[in-house]
Amino acid sequence: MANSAAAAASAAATKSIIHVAGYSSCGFYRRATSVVASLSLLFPNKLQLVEHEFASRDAYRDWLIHETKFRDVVGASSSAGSSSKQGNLRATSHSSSPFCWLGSSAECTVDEVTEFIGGCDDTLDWCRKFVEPAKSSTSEILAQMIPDGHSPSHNYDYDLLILGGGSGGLAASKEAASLGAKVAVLDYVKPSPAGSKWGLGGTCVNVGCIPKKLMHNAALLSEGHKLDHPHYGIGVPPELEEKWMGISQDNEHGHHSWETLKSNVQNHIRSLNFKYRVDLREKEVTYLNLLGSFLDAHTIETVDKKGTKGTVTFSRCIIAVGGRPTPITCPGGELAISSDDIFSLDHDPGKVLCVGASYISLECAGFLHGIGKDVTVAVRSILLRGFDRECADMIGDHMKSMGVKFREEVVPTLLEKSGDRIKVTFSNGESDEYDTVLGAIGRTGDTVKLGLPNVGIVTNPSNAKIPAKYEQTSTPNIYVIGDVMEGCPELTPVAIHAGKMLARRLFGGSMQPMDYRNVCTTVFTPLEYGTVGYSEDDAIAEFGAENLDVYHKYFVPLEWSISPSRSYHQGFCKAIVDKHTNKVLGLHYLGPNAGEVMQGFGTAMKLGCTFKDITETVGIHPTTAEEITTLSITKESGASAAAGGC
Ligand code: FAD
Ligand code: NA7
Repeated sequence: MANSAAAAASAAATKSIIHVAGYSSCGFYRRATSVVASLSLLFPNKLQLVEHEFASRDAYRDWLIHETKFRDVVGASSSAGSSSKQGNLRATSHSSSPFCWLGSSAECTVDEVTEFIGGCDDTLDWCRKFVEPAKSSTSEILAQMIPDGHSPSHNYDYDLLILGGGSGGLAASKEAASLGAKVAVLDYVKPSPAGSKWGLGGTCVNVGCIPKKLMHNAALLSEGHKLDHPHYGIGVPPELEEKWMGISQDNEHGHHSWETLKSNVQNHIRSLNFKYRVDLREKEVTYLNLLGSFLDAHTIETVDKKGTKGTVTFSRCIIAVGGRPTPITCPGGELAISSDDIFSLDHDPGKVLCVGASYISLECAGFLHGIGKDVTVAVRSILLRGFDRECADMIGDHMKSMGVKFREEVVPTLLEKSGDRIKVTFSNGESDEYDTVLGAIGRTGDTVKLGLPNVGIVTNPSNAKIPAKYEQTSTPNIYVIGDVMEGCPELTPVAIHAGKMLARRLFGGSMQPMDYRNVCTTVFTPLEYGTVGYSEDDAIAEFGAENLDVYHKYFVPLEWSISPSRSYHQGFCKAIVDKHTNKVLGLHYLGPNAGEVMQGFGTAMKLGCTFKDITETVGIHPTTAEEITTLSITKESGASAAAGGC
């Protein structure tokens, strides 16, 4: 009854009218009607029971046998839209009590029949589906892709060629190879305008998540040294012990060696580059360190580092070339570096201006300030566009309290050399000098020289990204995953997941699409921010404030509570809940270890959890994640959101 189950799953959205026919002394009939009746009592706007009760078994059988026309229609309608003929046969041969079907009205006429459900067990199954929380996964939706002409007996060099050996490309290549495909990965790093280059693995491992998280950790350690260690008695000379007791006094940052941090981070990255190469070899994926561009829909032109050209042919191709930082275009913009350069910078960055106010800019500003640099952020409009506004503003306030400077509502209009420094003039006419200007004003798809016109693929002119449906581009044998795909969240696990699932669809017979909804993520600013689902602002825009309960709480993480230097620091959490269904629409957490806290809640959200599920989960004490399970104050109540003790 897959068809019926799908109908039940979607029934919550519209009102379902369920007809149950049977005879009054039949236990199965009574069971089916009582379950449906209870549900219709609970969900009067979504479910209606229509009983067709017969006084005796004979009267029921008589109706069942003689209403053949009716049963034919029930059978025919139940197979509509389904490839299975089973429903059809079952409906017309059904002889037991009860006999249940869906109708478009309470009338028992042939015109009103929409679908045959079955007998008692089928009806109970239907009811179970009906009350299941709406699936946030797309597992029941099939990815209907356009046939791409692939045949195992093709004469191309490879079954699958992947352009780009980053998070998505590597994952897809290994998955496809494990399914028996002959796969090659082309990966070539074009140096950044400032000349930075790196090895296999793409943005995440070389110039993204990995070095960023390590440098963020350096900042946390430094911050702990400055704000917490003295109050934990660490590093306090015996003669100063009395002075430190309970006194709010910041320790110094202590000396920080950029060279040591940078070298150790880069060594770690090189070890990962090596591991990726070994991994490809072990999985029998051919790695080609070549730059590729399309000649036609089955041929890539390759260029090696010496400029030697060649060609590779393929049956299918996945574009996984990612993106690159959008350059600052004002005069002198070439003096700025980007995230492609900062993690391998061969000198101490000194006094830094971070241009842009989103994810990457604020994370970089955070870790640079944390290791002791003088850091300013140039904000064009708001912090962290697209994230929850209340949380974004708290991150800004926290950074300001730590000493990061913000220049609000400005963009740089001129960068010029001033001795060893860069003089920056801002749109409000003010200027200042910096040792380093770091541009983080967004990322652009790396597609300009990909030869896409040769294969009829048109990119979005505003970001050079490639539109696709189920990762299939407008040219059916060419697919796209990861950062370069239009609308894809720019996150490593998203690229990896999409790559694996696409490979399974191309070579493993799967039809399961990638689910891009409810992806949890963390912004590694000094006050870390973990989030999944709707921001409060987006939820209000979509559902209306009157349909939401917003639970919130401020708390002091235990680990900060004996550091008077942190008296102005707070954690925060918030759940946005559908008032009617109790379903959690969004979760937000500001505090230590935000990524670790949010990961498990991401699974709960994927399963369509309710707020009751979360508050009925016994917390782990004493942790900060526990604060989410004890949320109880709504904004609407006006009660204080400050956490009490345990
Ligand atoms: P990429 O990893 O960018 O790989 C593309 C590869 O293709 C590159 O190696 C490139 O050199 C190669 N290539 C390009 N053109 C060609 C060509 N013509 N021929 C051959 N090879 C080519 N995500 C998170 O989940 N968590 C984080 O904490 C996080 N932090 C980040 C911090 C920073 C500073 C940045 C910049 C990104 C961060 N991201 C983070 C995002 C994450 O790095 C990306 O989402 C992810 O790397 C995208 O993977 P991808 O496979 O789409 O592309
Ligand atoms: P985002 O999220 O695209 O943000 C870009 C930021 O740069 C944002 O604050 C913009 O301000 C600002 N911006 C954009 N253009 C300019 C110009 N011309 N001048 C000054 N400021 C500008 O990019 P990120 O680099 O932070 O992150 C990209 C992804 O990489 C991110 O999703 C992570 O997953 C990894 P605005 O709000 O538009 O006024």
